[in-house]
Amino acid sequence: MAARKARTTRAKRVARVAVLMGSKSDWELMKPAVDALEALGVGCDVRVISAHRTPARHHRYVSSAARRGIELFICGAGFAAHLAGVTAALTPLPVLGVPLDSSALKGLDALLATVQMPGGIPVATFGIGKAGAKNAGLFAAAILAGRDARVRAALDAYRAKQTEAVPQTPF
Ligand code: RP5
Repeated sequence: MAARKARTTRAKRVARVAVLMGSKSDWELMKPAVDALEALGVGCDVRVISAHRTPARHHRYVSSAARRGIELFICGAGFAAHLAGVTAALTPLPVLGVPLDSSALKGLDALLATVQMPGGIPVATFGIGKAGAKNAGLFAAAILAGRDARVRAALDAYRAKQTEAVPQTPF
């Protein structure tokens, strides 16, 4: 039986990007990734999945994702952030990691845990927190734009609008 296509919880598009976060408490920090994808017309499936607290859910979700049409992952986690690395170990799809500033170390712990992957299983790591999440969403769209002219056009329009919004002077 064909696997059901994943659907985003918000925009009801068929999901191409899985946005995973280690805790419900990560949502405000990860929302910019979802906002960026939705603004560009890219459907995403947003899930709370922890490499530590829900290892079976994690394994099940990631190993079946490609069959449901997921093309890449964005993983955000704080503290000793293993979510992106373990996700990358479970799938050949690209994994973008977002270290989150949810701990007393303000995300430096998560940054090092996410970026310092030993050779063999890569995780493309972004900046700490909301800016990193937003850029991960834009970068995911840029990857999809290479094979999807509609996403490419949306990304071009997004950039043009952003440029247009920058004032000539600060006052
Ligand atoms: C990490 O632990 C999560 O990604 C989150 O950033 C952090 C704290 O989680 P909670 O204790 O708030 O659920 O795994």
